[in-house]
Amino acid sequence: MTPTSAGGGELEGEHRRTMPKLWGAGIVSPWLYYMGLHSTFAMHFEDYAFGSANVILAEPGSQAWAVWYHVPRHGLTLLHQFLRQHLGKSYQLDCLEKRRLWVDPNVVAAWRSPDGRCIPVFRTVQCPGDYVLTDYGAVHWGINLGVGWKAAVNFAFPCWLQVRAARRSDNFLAFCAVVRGGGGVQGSE
Ligand SMILES: O=C(O)CCC(=O)C(=O)O
Repeated sequence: MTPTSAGGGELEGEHRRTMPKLWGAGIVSPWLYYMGLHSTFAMHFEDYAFGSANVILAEPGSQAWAVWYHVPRHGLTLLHQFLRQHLGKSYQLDCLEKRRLWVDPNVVAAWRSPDGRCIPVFRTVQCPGDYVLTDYGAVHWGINLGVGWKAAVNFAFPCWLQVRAARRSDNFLAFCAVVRGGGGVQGSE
């Protein structure tokens, strides 16, 4: 063992003893996202392709709104074709996990694959108190239109384990919906 790696190991051990336990953050406890005026959130899907429930914590009427764009998971292969074409040498297979991309949704929706297929892009406007439910594996990104906070948790659907096992060979349906307080579920387009 070299002195460097020995030192690194000790520091890592010490760090481990003192750092707060983060396992489950965002799953057993919510993430909080600060919404800056006109701030954006990057194109991504959730860790482990989990689903996500996200609510804006702000006074009703505060105009802390967010606009979301979603590509359901059955559009993922085409979305990667689009990104590969547009990013060129910067394209990486894990570019959606890295949360670094913000892409004009109109450009995504207008793009056609060489065989004429298009990427399904959905738009949802989220108001204070609205929950946005993102289906597992659905890609999403957006813009915050006002100042506020969002709270979000990730979760697995009951079929997650089966789906995970089948994922290597399959495409899946997806949907994203906004649940308005007491008002039922609306599909979003
Ligand atoms: O609001 C954000 O910054 C990201 C929210 C998000 O992606 C989610 O809750 O799934």
